[in-house]
Amino acid sequence: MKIEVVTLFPEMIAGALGFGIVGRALDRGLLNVGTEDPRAHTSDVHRTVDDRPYGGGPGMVLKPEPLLAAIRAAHARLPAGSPRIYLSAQGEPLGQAQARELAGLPGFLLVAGRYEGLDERVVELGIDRELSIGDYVLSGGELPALVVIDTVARLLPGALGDERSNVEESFVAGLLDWPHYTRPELFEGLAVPPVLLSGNHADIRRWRLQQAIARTWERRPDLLPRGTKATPFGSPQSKAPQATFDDRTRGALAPEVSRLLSEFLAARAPGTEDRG
Ligand code: 4GX
Repeated sequence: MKIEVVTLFPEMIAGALGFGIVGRALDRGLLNVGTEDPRAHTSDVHRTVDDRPYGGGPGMVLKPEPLLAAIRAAHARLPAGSPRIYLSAQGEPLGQAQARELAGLPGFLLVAGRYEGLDERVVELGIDRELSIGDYVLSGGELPALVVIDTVARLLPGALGDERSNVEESFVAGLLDWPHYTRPELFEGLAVPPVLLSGNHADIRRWRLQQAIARTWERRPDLLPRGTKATPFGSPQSKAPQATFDDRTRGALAPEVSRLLSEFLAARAPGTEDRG
């Protein structure tokens, strides 16, 4: 996988990639990251990369000529067909599905903007796709570019080594992660849940999935399948047994997760709360 980053701060990219899983993916040659600085494509004595916005207003805009030249130089080092991606808050939200899609490509280019943004004609001429890492305002696209590189790198075959496999990873199952514990068994008066010491791997797996389901329901219900509701099976208000969540989206979950989610929702059904 080859990634190019167009940035006015190439040290920010190089300096952040040498560690952990991404650092090892680079060492193993699974990943190669290059940078291109638009300032190298200026010809004036001040090496000017920005200018005042037409129409007035505060802030500066990235000049089109050096930026498009940098995009073209970096794109020429990538496999044919590599998409040119601009990181901006106006982009398509980056999720695990987008990361998987990018991880399946031979290469892609990331454009990290600074100032108020880039000249819209560069977007028209030199950008194929726009991605956002979330609904907040950053001072540049370098951190978003690093986020994209990190999440893609760990999906490359061989990147995780002996560590926890991506198959078991949070979000791959479409759920939040379960809680983790290590030694000591009792820490500042808090015990490790006994099931994790039981040696019963079926029980442990069930407990972990139940924890993941409960946490997702509490913290991120938007991640659960559309139509997820706490409704008991075959509740009397309906002749047909009531689906606990939208059957069309049930397939998004593994069968084991689907069954445990149904159990969780049945136990949470209105009127069945434990009132102690
Ligand atoms: N997810 N930024 C882009 C430059 C910029 C400024 C104004 C367009 C208009 C961001 C995000 C993000 C900060 C990257 C501003 N571009 N990128 N940069 N959130 O906030 O991806």
